[in-house]
Amino acid sequence: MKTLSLTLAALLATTGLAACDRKTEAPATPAPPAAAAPAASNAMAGMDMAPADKMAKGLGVVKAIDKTAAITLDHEAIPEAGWPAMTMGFKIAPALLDGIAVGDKVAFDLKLHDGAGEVMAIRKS
Ligand SMILES: [Cu+2]
Repeated sequence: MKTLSLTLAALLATTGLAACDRKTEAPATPAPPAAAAPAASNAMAGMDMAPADKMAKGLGVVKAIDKTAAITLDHEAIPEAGWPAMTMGFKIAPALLDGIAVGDKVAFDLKLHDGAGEVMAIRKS
């Protein structure tokens, strides 16, 4: 059973980080370390402790839309999540995608959970 729980922990860590790590493309302007570091360590601790979900706001540009429940955003830094600016995918309820198109500049609200985000509200900015 020890193997199973280790595998589960590794899976949780991987899925939590995958959304952010996979598509990070070395942005030309790195986020200030002072802003990114503390929030990032909170996120790491959060993965072990399963804290309550956290809300955050972001700004970005829509890069891709999957009408079934996903949106890819080139977002600005999100200090609440400890994220620098990057392009990444988010879960989103399909109804929220009405009127949103690739190329739109948007402002959005995120629910953060285990290092991944779900868009709870989005509007053109
Ligand atoms: Cu991100």
